[in-house]
Amino acid sequence: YVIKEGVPTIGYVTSLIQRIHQNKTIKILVVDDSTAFRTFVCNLLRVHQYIVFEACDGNAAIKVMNRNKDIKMMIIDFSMPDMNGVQLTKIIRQKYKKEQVAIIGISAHEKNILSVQFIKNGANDFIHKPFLSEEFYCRVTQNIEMLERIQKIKEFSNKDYLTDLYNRRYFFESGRKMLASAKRQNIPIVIAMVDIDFFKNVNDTYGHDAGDEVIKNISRILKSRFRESDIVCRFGGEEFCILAVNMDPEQSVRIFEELRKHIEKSETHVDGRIIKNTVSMGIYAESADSLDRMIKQADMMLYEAKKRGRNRIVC
Ligand code: GH3
Ligand code: MG
Ligand code: MG
Ligand code: MG
Repeated sequence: YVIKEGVPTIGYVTSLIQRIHQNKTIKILVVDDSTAFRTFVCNLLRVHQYIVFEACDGNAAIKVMNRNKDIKMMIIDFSMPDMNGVQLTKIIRQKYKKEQVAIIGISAHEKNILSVQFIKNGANDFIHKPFLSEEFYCRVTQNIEMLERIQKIKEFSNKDYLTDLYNRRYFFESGRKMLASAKRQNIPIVIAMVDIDFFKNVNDTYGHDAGDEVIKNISRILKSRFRESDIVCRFGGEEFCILAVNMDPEQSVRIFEELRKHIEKSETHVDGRIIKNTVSMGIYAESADSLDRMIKQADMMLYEAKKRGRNRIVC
């Protein structure tokens, strides 16, 4: 790959190499009725290691999108039979947001009104034909990086910094949707409130940093015992909430009891010292009318578990 325009800085070349390395997992769909031009664009992308898909018209493009859920970018020509690029963009935008799939419109049309039409109908960017390959790469990279940045920000806003578990904000946002969908499909849903027993003693005896290590260790155990589709969240300081779908209510007692035993046996090692902890859990295995109601019920059970002596589950 030769850089034709201007002398690139070392920094530019280094970041370009890193970028190309990351591109190996990024899927891009090129939609153009001209085989020659489509092949040209696909080859440019392949040089930068992208995984490339092709479609010769709008309908074929929609099919490719439906079959491949993780296409990150579409490069769409304007003039195509049946459906033009702007119409296709409009259809794609009904299903995929701008931060899910970046669309770059492309056209050789003299009228510069086309770039406006593309962008007003949901395209992220526009490239005019003929173009320098460097401009093409700059725009593709810029748009891909924008998507990646949004993805990162989303992850940060959903996760708790100390434990990497989901945070309370995500729990309420996704939990409500999960409950609604479970009710619609008549799928069982179980909620568990988990609180570390006598945690103040850990802080008082070993210090706050050791306390943090205990929280991290228990979080790791919690996360390892549930599926991706469940929500394991740090609800507060040393309190966790788990929302599990499709868990048989009768088996849930056994599953949480095993979890309790596992935590009881586990150890947190800090500066050569071994800290052992137990947890109490409140479990509610009936789908209530609202998430808040389920939390309240599980909280009552947790309170009961603490009252009965801790290191136990109540459901
Ligand atoms: P119980 O068995 O009744 O739950 O007793 P407990 O001592 O665990 O009481 P409680 O649940 O009220 O304890 C909360 C304590 O957790 C108070 C607070 O100092 C500590 N804590 C909360 N967040 C953090 C944190 O992020 N790190 C550390 N190290 N401690 C925390
Ligand atoms: Mg065309
Ligand atoms: Mg506690
Ligand atoms: Mg607590």
